[in-house]
Amino acid sequence: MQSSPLRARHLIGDSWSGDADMPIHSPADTRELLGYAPSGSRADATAAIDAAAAALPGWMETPAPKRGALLFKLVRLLEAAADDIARLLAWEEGKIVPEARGEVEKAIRYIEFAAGDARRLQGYTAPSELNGTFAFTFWRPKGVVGLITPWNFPVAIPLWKMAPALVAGNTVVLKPAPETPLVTQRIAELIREAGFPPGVVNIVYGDAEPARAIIEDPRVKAISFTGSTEVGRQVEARCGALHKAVQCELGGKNPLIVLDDADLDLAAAGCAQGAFGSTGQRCTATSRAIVMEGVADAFVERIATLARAVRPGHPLKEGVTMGPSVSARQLRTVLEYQEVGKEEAKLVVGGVRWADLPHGYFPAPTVFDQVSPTHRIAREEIFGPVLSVIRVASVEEAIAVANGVEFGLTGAVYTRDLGRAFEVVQRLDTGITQVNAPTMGGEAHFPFGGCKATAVGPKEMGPDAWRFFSEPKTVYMNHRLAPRTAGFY
Ligand code: UN1
Repeated sequence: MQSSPLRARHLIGDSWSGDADMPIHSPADTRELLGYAPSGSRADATAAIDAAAAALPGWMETPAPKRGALLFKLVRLLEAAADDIARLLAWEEGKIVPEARGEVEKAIRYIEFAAGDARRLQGYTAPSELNGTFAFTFWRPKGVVGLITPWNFPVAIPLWKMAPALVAGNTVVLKPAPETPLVTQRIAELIREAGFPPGVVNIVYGDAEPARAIIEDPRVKAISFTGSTEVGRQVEARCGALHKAVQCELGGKNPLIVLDDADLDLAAAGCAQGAFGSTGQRCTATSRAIVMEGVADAFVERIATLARAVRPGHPLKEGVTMGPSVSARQLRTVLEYQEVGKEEAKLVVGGVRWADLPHGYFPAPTVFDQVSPTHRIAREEIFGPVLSVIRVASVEEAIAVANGVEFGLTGAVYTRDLGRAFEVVQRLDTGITQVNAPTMGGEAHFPFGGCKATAVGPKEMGPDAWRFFSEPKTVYMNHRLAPRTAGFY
């Protein structure tokens, strides 16, 4: 794809820096060297925060529609480069090209939507009860904000966090995941080309050290984090102690409920897409199929057929339908859960490493049946192509099982009965519920996020995303210069 290895460098102010000495290999074939990236230190993060703080006054004063115009410019640049970015994303992260193209498309649509907010960012006014007083609100940016993002959506997630932050007038320090720096670098180059002033967007590669430095620095006023529940808990705790605004999007154990009147072909196809798509590496993946007993055998037969039809392979190859896990560590986790599943439940398909592709991190698509809601494979996030089928006797039991885990991101219900569909929609403890559609995905102009241990803080995306990055100010303007006569408590 490219003749010489790519190089990621930190973007700090208007310069590229850092020794790119960490090799990045394709997870589909570890013999393929893609490039090198730096591993940032505390000092790199601090330099990025210095640059963001220096750029803040000028960016805050830039009229919001001008800020939005730069984001529209970025949309055009991303559209022109979308196919190239998708291929690099597929190669580095491992998702197949159509999935990667979908991710890039989603990022573009989201920036476009957020850029339009530049002409809104609305406060409000209401009649004051005070004499000679005009009262209103408006929004100020929080200041420098820190974005810490995962490897599974290395294009979409940084951009969907960054766009509302920038529109609202904040400057940004991004610390993307160490697994996928090269595609981030491509985005960084387009951000520069779009003409954002130096220091408005800064990027530091690396792992926990620069992330900690960003969280700890008192000049960083808000943290938006997407990643594991385990790390998210630490981020939340630290931000709480520091009185820092925090938004976390964490794990999922998303249920797909199949009622006994469901279109079983549709349900199985949606379930396969949710369970095996993106190699199960999305927080919205379907990891539990909760199926009414009367249709369970027929459903398991269908999902097993679809699991067997998955074609794992190099994500850049035509005809491949599933890429690898992102890393050796991630593969190890999936293989461990396959073993746990074999102890706990009945293996239907998979349960092993994919033998034909020994140079990549490929787990076999896996289905377990007769899973109990108390089993580990029914409760813990695996982040791999492993589906647990749980059989239930009633709609009531399906809802109870679906809600009986610590997570609450998304859920799906398959039924032809409108009344039962609404019953599940209203009672599922999830931030998103799909009816007769897979658990994944979300549109730019609707809020995205979960409840319970899945999330803390306001939701991402949707019309209010910029508010997390803003502070409301209420103004009482005594325009007659008269003493107040009543009503001020
Ligand atoms: C999607 O399902 O399209 O980390 C998006 C994740 C989520 C994004 C999922 N925050 O997988």
